[in-house]
Amino acid sequence: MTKTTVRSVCPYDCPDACGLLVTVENGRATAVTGDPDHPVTRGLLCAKMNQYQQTVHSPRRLTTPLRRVGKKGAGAFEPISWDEAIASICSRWQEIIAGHGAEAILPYSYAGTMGLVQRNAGHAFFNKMGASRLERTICSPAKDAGWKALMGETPAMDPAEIAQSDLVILWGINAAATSIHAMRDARTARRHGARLWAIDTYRTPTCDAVDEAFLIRPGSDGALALALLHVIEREGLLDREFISANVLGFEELASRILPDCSPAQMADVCGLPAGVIERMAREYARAEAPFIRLGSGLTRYGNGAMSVRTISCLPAAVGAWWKTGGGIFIGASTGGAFPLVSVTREDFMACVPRLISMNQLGAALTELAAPPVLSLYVYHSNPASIAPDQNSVISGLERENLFTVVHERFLTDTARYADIVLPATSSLEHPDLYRSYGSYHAQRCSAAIRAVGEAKSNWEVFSLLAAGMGWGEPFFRLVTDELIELLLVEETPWRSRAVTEQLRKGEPIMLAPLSAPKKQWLTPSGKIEILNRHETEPLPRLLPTHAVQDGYPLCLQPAVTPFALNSSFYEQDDLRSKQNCMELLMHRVDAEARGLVDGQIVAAYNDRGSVRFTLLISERVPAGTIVTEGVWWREFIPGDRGVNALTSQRLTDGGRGSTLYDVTVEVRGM
Ligand SMILES: Nc1nc2c(c(=O)[nH]1)N[C@H]1C(S)=C(S)[C@@H](COP(=O)(O)OP(=O)(O)OC[C@H]3O[C@@H](n4cnc5c(=O)[nH]c(N)nc54)[C@H](O)[C@@H]3O)O[C@H]1N2
Ligand SMILES: Nc1nc2c(c(=O)[nH]1)N[C@H]1C(S)=C(S)[C@@H](COP(=O)(O)OP(=O)(O)OC[C@H]3O[C@@H](n4cnc5c(=O)[nH]c(N)nc54)[C@H](O)[C@@H]3O)O[C@H]1N2
Ligand code: SF4
Ligand SMILES: [Mo]
Repeated sequence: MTKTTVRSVCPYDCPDACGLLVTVENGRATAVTGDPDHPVTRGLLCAKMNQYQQTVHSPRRLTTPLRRVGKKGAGAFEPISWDEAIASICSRWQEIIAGHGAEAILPYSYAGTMGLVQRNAGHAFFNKMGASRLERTICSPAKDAGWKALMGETPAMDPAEIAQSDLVILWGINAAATSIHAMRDARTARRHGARLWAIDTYRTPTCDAVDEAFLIRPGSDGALALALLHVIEREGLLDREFISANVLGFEELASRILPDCSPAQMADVCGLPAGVIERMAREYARAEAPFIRLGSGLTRYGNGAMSVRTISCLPAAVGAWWKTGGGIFIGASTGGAFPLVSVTREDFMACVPRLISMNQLGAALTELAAPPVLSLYVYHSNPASIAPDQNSVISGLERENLFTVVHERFLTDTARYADIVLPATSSLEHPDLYRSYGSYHAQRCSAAIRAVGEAKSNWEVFSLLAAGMGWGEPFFRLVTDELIELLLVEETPWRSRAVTEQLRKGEPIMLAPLSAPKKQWLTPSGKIEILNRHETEPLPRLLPTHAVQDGYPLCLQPAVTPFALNSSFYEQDDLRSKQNCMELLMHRVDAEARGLVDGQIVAAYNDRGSVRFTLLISERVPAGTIVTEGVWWREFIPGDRGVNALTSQRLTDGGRGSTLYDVTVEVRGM
């Protein structure tokens, strides 16, 4: 019996990119713990990853390529060999390309793995093919758009400064579930005397961990921020010295927008009493170094970018940027640390094919012509569950003339619609290089165990497909470690030679952020641009959400659970049982008004669909807002549609992001 401990990295779409220690016994992973020597993880893993071996060695893992034998969606398949699978995919693609051009083929991928090589493994292949390009904007591009409108290219501040703050605001972030290391830092700051606030739409576990939680109406953060700015200006709490040296356009905001944004005027919009907004403004402005950690929830609305832009005016108004610990953190920007273009190979593109939003997959599959999408290749994503407007996505996936290939670890709801399913490795079975987006660390790892069954990594499959297509580029014959080396070989200012050597050895390292972001504003004027004439909206102002037009009375929040990550982890029975079932949290007042009782099956519906849930009457949600947590697999839910049958394909005001939280519905008993 051999037993070893191997270093690895958590591959999931989580800001923390934790360092893992994997116990391997006789070729199987038997335990996974947090690396105590990792600078950010420091031994702490979330509930999901503490038993990662149950995902890796799950009896549900796909182990051979499969060919569909039943109806699309029924899940009936027969095993085939890799040779057969690759040959049939390539011959079908060659036919499609000959008849309709390569744009009739659409790749769909997102964030099953965050490893820089495996995540981006398909780009070179589809660039060379000339396939339609996928606009990968489902998560939170509105956050970047909002930041950019105000701060230009200014890099993020160091989130570790939270330790020096005396008022920490967790704004639209469920850190206790989604960023446990940021939550740990916030709790530490609190132990050292900082006050801790949360601003959310319902009482999350994060709200339980703070001094004060403010529950607001969905999509009303911009209104709240404007009312705070109104009070700060009205009561002379501005840092005028900071503003005159660093800010462009505060006067225009103060004279044109803020007069109509008093707490009394905004109270109904955001659902907080005017007195509470006034107290928040005073405490924020009087804090020595207030620190805002901004999450993604509030960005997934028709006004999401504007909300981020408006909130980001707050630290400028009170001069928080001047103090260590003060400012706002929206995510680390380490894009320049590794030259991704050496993996994505944009130079392989002979022309620039059409771009299709991943948020509008349903429309792409059901409405697009010239050419229609005739083949969909899905890898490390589960669009039948996670993409908005599920009914439209499923109508597309049901099309008999759509040739669908899905490369997956599990027979997901998307894989059930595939013509060919390919088995994918888990992160313990392939090498990669990871960087965090919540902090500045990075780490490379090797495979800890051999591939389960006949599973292959994303890159291995694209190598095989390139050979199957008869392409001769030596690039496609590289192995994963050679691609990782392409990312490391070039020097960048982010990492010294010594740090790169540590990376090569698999040690976790900290990248050096590029500039001193709090002293220099990388905007055209060199100032924080509250007035930005290049934007459609030159000043921050109140914008409505999309769903206000829909005419349904209840705001639905498709929120996250601590026990899953998007649609991942539902294969772990223990984790799934902690979530109980697909519940709909509703306030007693709303339930009584509809004659609904706790525990009954209800249907939430709007113009896009109808979804069954188990009703949970809960004091955690304010009246008017209802919540469901997790993105459940179809086999575990009461009806045949998940929550995304209610969400829409509409986009955010900036960044073309998803508007997954911008949803209203009505609910009735079954
Ligand atoms: N356990 C777990 N961890 C995860 C994930 C998961 O599914 N489960 N998903 C991962 C991914 S892909 C991402 S992008 C991140 C996201 O992590 P976060 O940035 O935390 O984003 P969300 O959880 O989408 O939303 C955060 C909070 O915003 C609240 N919210 C919704 N609308 C509004 C609003 O209008 N205003 C305000 N103030 N709050 C609002 C929601 O109720 C939620 O509690 O988490 C990652 N980590
Ligand atoms: N209702 C609702 N919808 C949401 C969200 C929500 O909170 N609520 N969150 C949204 C957000 S923020 C995001 S980012 C998206 C995320 O959407 P996705 O990126 O699609 O995320 P997952 O649901 O985790 O699905 C990832 C899939 O990749 C597979 N996988 C993992 N590793 C590999 C690999 O190495 N190779 C291959 N081929 N497959 C692999 C996993 O088995 C899993 O099925 O969902 C969005 N949709
Ligand atoms: S999901 Fe996030 S917190 Fe959990 S182990 Fe992975 S990186 Fe760490
Ligand atoms: Mo995300």
